Amino acid sequence: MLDAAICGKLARQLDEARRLRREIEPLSKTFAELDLEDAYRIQRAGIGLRVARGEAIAGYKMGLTSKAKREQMGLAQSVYGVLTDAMRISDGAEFQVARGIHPKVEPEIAFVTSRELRGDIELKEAEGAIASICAALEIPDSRYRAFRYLSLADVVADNSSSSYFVLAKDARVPRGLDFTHLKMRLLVDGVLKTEAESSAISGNPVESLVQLLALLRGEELPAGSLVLTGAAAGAEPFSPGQMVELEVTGLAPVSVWAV
Ligand code: OOG
Ligand code: MG
Repeated sequence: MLDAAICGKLARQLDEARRLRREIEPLSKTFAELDLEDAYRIQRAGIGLRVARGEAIAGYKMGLTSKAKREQMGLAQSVYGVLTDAMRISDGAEFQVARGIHPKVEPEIAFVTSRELRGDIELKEAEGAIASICAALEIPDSRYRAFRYLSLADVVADNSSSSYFVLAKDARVPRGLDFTHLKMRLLVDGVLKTEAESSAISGNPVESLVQLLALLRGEELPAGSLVLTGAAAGAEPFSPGQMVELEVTGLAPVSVWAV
């Protein structure tokens, strides 16, 4: 286990890399003993820096919840990151690629919770605590060189590659929706790029919420929290000039322009 001073120092290094848009080497290259627990402490310290500058916590993102993403990144376990209000891009708005280092874009489903949740919960309980659902695009970015990291601990320390996200303007109540059979179509410049079913996300995106609660180990998830459930398909490169749209059956579409 790394001591608190080192975790704080690594959090500041990652924070600076993000703000100056300068890649750094994966932390585990220097600290081979870095474990997941250290990594979540570094992640929290990094969020603490952002909150101290005035950002508000909006919720969490789950990552590596689909086979496609696990294979793309070469890692086999779900992880979470913390989302703040400053990471939000409006539906249909422009995203300046230069705000990131090497951002990508990926198709997701997002929930907002209706009540406080905590600890181990069943799928049914999680489902009952979803106030609204909407289509979402995550724009992940990595502070590591060439978007390459060596371990789960590396990516977790880097807030699980959180960078920006876009939520569809219109969210809906989940009543009557079969969470496992939503068709998700990602279009780039009007051309279908990837297609997946929502069951690609943890077998059921609601399961991502169950996993998040387990990973939070008794820490409360406040009512009104946003939860991105993880990409259903691999991330796509996102370059200036591209328009990306996500269509999901039963939900309003969401889009973003890269400039
Ligand atoms: C890790 C974060 C994974 C997802 O949706 O699976 C993620 C990464 O892509 O570097 O956001
Ligand atoms: Mg994601």
